Amino acid sequence: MALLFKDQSKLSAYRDRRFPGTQDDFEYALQASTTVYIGNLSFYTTEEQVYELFSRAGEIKKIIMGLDKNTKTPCGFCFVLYYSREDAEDAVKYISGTILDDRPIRVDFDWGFQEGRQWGRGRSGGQVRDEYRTDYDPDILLKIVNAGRQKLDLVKRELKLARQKYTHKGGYGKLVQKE
Ligand code: GTA
Repeated sequence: MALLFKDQSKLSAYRDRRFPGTQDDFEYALQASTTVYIGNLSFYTTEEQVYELFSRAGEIKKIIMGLDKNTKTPCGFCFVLYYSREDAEDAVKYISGTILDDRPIRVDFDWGFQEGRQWGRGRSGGQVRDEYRTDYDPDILLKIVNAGRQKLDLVKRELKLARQKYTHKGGYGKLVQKE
């Protein structure tokens, strides 16, 4: 496959280790693709918000939210598929670095979406880079707090049900079913 331009080293610093082809194939795909990758998204940014911002660069064919492979919830990235190459280039040129939900987002050229690429590849289910992060990230902290709250709600519900069904008899520790 021939390269369209000689030096494409500036197109993207990212190399997908799962790309099924040679470095030349990868670079060719980066030049021809109408897909962009968005990184550093808030876990709480919705597809509608992404649509609203990215349709400023051109008509969008599809948006694919990146998901944690365990929880199936957004984990900070997505793919935007345009109809035209020019629109994808404009998204990289003009939207990268803008603030969305208080975070500077990163828009990168992408070689093209394929089924499976929507899942985080980190061991915990999210993105690999989140596992190396040493700084404080309010999004991740909020996710942990919310997960804790959900578990607490679950425990409270179980306790309430147990109280309706059982009663103490002969001191604590001995539970008997209510009649
Ligand atoms: N176009 O920048 C990108 C990009 N990123 C970061 C992810 N994707 C991207 N696409 C474009 N540009 O479909 C895509 C992936 C996949 C999806 C989720 O998003 O192609 P991921 O982020 O969970 O996993 O992908 P990915 O991309 O394979 O991880 P990454 O960041 O390249 O890391 C690869 C390896 O580098 C890791 O195995 C790790 O050993 C090492 N590494 C990564 N970050 C660090 C770090 N901070 N310190 C040390 N080592 C690190």
